Amino acid sequence: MGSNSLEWDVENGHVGPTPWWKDATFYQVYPASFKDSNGDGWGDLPGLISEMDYLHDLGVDVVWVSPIFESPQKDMGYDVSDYQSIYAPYGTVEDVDVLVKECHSRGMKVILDLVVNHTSIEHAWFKESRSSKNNPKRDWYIWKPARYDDQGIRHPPTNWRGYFASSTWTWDERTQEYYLHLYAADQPDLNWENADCREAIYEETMRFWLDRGVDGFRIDTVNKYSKRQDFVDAPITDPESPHQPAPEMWCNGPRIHEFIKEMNRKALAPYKAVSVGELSNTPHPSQVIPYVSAAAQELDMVFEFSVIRLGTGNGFGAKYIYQPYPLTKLKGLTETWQSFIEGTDAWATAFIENHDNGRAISRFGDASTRESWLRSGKAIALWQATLSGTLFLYQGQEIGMVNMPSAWGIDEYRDIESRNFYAEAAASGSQERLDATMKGLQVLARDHSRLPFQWSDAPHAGFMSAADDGGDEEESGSGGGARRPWMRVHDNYRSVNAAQQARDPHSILAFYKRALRLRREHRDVFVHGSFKLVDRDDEELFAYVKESVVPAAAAAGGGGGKQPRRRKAVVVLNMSGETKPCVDVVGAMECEGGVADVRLLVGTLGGDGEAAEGEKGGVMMAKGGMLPPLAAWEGRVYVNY
Ligand code: TEU
Repeated sequence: MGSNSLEWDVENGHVGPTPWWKDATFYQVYPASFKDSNGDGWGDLPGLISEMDYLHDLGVDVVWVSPIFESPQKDMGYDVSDYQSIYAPYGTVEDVDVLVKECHSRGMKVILDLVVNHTSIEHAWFKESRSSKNNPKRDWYIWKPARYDDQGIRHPPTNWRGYFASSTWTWDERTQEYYLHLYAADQPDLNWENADCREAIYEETMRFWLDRGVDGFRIDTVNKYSKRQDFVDAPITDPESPHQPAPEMWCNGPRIHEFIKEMNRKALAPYKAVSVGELSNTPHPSQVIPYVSAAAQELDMVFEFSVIRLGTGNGFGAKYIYQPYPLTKLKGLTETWQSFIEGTDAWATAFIENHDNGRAISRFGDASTRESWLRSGKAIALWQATLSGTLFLYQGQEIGMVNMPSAWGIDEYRDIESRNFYAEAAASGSQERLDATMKGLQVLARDHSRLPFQWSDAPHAGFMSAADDGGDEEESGSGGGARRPWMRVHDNYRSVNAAQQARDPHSILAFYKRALRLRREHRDVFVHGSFKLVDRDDEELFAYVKESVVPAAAAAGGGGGKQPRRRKAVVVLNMSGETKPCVDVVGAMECEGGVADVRLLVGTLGGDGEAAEGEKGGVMMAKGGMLPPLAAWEGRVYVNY
């Protein structure tokens, strides 16, 4: 866990003690798709390092780099074959040293992705483990004998369905047992029950990098290390399939908190390393708090997925059968995951994109016209920048990158999960299911966020140096000797790219910079404030009050005699394509002085005296007792100070 700096910043209404990572903005880099420095079609570390000023200028404090370790890339590096070397197309261990140095010299930090629920089958540990039943590392993975039915036919030890649409068990011919894998067969699960295995994880995958100066980890699948040890069948909830969803067998298992406490005590805390764990299948605040309560000494923060999973189908098999939902559901979930830490010593995260989900504008905004794209991209920025908890951005979110065009076929989808779900639907023989799956993939697939970053209107969107074959840069892959990005560049890159937006004060990029700056300046309200919905049932407007929380001691004069102020902000986002009357901001704010006490801090369409020149300037008071209606996809923040 990261260190706490015991400062009480009462003048700004800051609630301290404040660990540095609470106020930080993190930015996830998907290295294969960020920037390619050597023209081989894969992003790389030198490419990332060359854009450090871009990230610094955006307002990023911490860079999270998705897995860069040696890997057969069956799941884009989430299948690690050597934790201490770097996949050659990304660069070298020395490049990581340079990255750390370049971050630190700008006052930024860097965290790596820690994938230790499983390794690749190519990892030396697994090679040993599978070599014989007597190997000392046999027990480092989870091996079980087969079951046989009345006809003597062999079956896996349980009926569990894995995340990538297959059984969680693969038969090993040589040693005549099955091994467990929650994901691909190439990703065998480590056996955390084995203490030697755990110690090797701490030493070889964590301390190794922390000793080199890395500041912490995003921890993959952090709640899946402790499996239920009875290994029984899951109830049949999908009668069509031989494999049944069984997350209760491996999520938040009996020893999970013991394991994470130990990981923290032995590998994170001694380095004051920051940690953010990925916590899927855990939708109840009461289950999440124990992971992130400061007193528990486990993790600094986690990603909880209820909001980002909106629209996905129920259960495992139907994940890509899109389920429409009302805005009120989004609002209610945001409220739950904003307020779950209130009155506790736990901490939250805010995020709406990552490498496992479709793009936010395509899911929560409207990418159908340039105007609605621009407006909804800014509304999403304002939503995220005003949420409490540590903010995480995903590469390309800040320039409003969108899902791949719906005209692109399944061949452009490279992800193992997309391909397996599509193949499963195709094998069902139901055209209806196949069509529905393709439609769902067009919104939700993990591929959308993995398209190359759009830097400029140069060939290949400036992601890699120009094609040396003069060919059509819209294709992908490296077949025929032509060098192309590993995934196809989005068709829209000439109109959606970072270079153009850097020149345009009204761009989504310019707005993100501004929103991040305001988030920092008003962190007592936006980062640390309480959250309360306004007009909960409204299906078009998403409005909420953020209020700074002042500790009792400070309110009683503990802050050096200075009385802290309770600052309030009302965020109003029009999440529709229609003009809508504004909510009762004065009422929501409980302003004694009426509308005169309210001022517009920022608006996505201007009117706050800042938008025109993009930087500095005054703020405008609300006039005439009435606040103007919100245009389609407009967002505003009013404050009482
Ligand atoms: O994801 C873990 C996970 O459980 C899901 O959130 C993931 O989105 C997947 O779609 C489940 O169906 C992590 C990584 O983020 C993901 O990229 C990896 O594929 C996975 O672990 C396995 O390492």
